[in-house]
Amino acid sequence: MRQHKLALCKEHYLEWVPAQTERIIRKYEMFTRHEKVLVAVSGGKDSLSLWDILIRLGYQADGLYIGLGIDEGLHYSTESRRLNEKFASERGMKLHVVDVAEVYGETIPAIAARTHRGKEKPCSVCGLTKRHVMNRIARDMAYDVLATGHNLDDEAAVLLGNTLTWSGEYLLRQGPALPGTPGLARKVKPLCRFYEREMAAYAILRGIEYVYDECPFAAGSTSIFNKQLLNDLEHERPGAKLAFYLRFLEARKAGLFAGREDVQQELQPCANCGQPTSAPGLCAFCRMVATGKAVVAPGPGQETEA
Ligand code: Q46
Ligand code: ZN
Repeated sequence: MRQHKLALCKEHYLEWVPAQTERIIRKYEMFTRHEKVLVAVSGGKDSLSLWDILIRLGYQADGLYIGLGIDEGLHYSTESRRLNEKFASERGMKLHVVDVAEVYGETIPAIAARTHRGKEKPCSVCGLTKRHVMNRIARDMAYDVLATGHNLDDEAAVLLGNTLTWSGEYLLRQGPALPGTPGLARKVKPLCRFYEREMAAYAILRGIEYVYDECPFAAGSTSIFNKQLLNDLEHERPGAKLAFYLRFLEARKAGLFAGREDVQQELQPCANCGQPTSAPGLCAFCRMVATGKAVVAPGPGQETEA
């Protein structure tokens, strides 16, 4: 790990990663051992490693897998569900599974084709659905906090995207821990300071079987382009990616974006699902499911709340 000027053997690396995670959880006051954590697992290396680490650290952590129905070609959803279920059953861990087609009647690509007439990628529909389902399960099953496996590469790529467009409100809300509000679960990212390759090394050394392939719709995304830019920078300047992210957090804490904090949208409960929404009547998700009207939601490279 050039950025830390540190090289570890397998045994010490597998101790170092959970110890660092514990430090991050405490530093950003994410949760305690008395709280129930819901880990959103995709079947990828980051989320499964996060779940594994939290259990090793003695936290109460259950998993949530959302079946998106993205199965053309690679059988991405079928394979990721299989690996999540295998991971949970081998370790005796509790996994909630929400299959979007079973619960809402259509797969993500089908909803996207209906709402966008198949012209665009389904990422906006997918993002909106995942945020809705994660929040619903956290609320209905009384979890205190929702944890996702975003790593430093993910966070730095989102940060670069939001900086290039000076998206002040997204910058204000990007961080390792987002406090809960009435009806919206607290959200945390305990892996936000680990490089992607560090998480890949952890998963491999722990013998975690994970989906290697990305979702087929991720190809060509802005987020992947931004990751490549940052990887080039990191190659020339080891540690640049981590510094970019950490200095941003310091600047945010120092109030660089504080001017926007008082701009609070009025939220009210959705008439159908009860989740907070700024629109009168139905929330964007319920509107989408009910009528197929176009929704505006971010793709994989942006951060926002439902
Ligand atoms: S899963 Fe969904 Fe991502 Fe696939 S359809 Fe797009 S948003 S790329 S994180
Ligand atoms: Zn709703």
